[in-house]
Amino acid sequence: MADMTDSPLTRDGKSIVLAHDHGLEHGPTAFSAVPDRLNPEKVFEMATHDAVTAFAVQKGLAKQYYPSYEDSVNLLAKCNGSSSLRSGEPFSPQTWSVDHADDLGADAIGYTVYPGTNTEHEMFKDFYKVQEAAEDHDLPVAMWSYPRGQPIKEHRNPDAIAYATRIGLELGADFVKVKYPRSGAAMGHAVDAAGPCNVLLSGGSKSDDLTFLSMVETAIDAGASGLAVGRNVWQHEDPMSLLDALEKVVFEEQTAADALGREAIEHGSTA
Ligand code: FBP
Repeated sequence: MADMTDSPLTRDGKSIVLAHDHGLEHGPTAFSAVPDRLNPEKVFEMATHDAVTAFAVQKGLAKQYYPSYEDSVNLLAKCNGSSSLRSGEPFSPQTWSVDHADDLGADAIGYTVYPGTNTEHEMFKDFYKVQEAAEDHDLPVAMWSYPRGQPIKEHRNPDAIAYATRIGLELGADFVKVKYPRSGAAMGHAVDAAGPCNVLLSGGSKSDDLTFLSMVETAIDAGASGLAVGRNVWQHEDPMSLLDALEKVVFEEQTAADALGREAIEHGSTA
């Protein structure tokens, strides 16, 4: 695992990855409430905010838009993905090669695995090739580690999330991105299980600012190295102001309430 201290993906050892692979993963309905953001350029602009250490997109968006942003945005090439049109257990096939991502200027590689599904073995096999190719290119790898499938009764269960971060460590990821396991204690356990692999919180569906930032604050306090967030930023009516607040919580260790200039809330769980 590479030392991430001087990586362009981190600032003072922390990361805010803006994720924008939802056009593939969720489809255009993800933009219904913010129709102007169906235009990827609008979201590329958000990625130029100082708080954003990397921008995660699929090949097509990287190919079409990244040449205009390569001086202001670090590219995290999301190298597999699937649509929400298919039925059955989740499976995420590889969509482009590490060589090609490197040619397009990638600073890091992102790859989803769904531990617990009946095709876990195939995704693990694909992941090892991607991880080793990335290492050959000196590119760090962020694993989206999402336990799913029939044996997983509750995918944000603390044991499932600790298992998910551990899988990131075991399979050689530099970053492992997981859903929030509903408490700071459970997040701390998941961070411990990951050893030196950096744990990133996954943003989740859009919630109100204080609830979302309180979850981020709790995760950072528990040892998370940052987050990879999509909808809570680009579905926001004022994404740049939300990124300002996120920057304060992640990099300046302010509380969520202080970052928003509001009263604190007790943080339980969010979607
Ligand atoms: P969000 O912050 O919007 O949840 O984005 C993070 C992410 O991992 C995306 O990269 C991905 O498209 C999405 O969540 C997948 O979430 P799910 O599997 O729950 O649909």
